[in-house]
Amino acid sequence: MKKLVTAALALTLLFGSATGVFAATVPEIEPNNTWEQAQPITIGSTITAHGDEDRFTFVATKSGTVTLKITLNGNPALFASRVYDDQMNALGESTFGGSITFNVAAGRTYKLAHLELMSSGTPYSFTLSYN
Ligand SMILES: [Ca+2]
Repeated sequence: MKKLVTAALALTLLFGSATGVFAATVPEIEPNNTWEQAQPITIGSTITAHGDEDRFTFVATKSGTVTLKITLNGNPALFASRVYDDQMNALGESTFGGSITFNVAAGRTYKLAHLELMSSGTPYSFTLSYN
């Protein structure tokens, strides 16, 4: 009985900590194919999305370095990602997943676009996090 209680407690702790880390997983909201329709997201969250043309915006809550990590689950013919600042200067780009690391300044708005062509349809995901 004691072992069972210990296991239950361990599971509670495990799920408790997992929830804390992964709580901010959100699906994309279509339509998001133009900058006017860009979906607001936050640094620290993971977004799952069906690829076509997907645009997002986020505001840096503090200055520092942010990494965008993209995970492809399908097998698209083309997948390209690009990060811009609020003046539409490109800060970095990546093709077929991978990651982009870029500097942010507190209070500034940033933009992110993913373009996916001819995917098998399985959602891709990406995570934005401070380094
Ligand atoms: Ca879209």
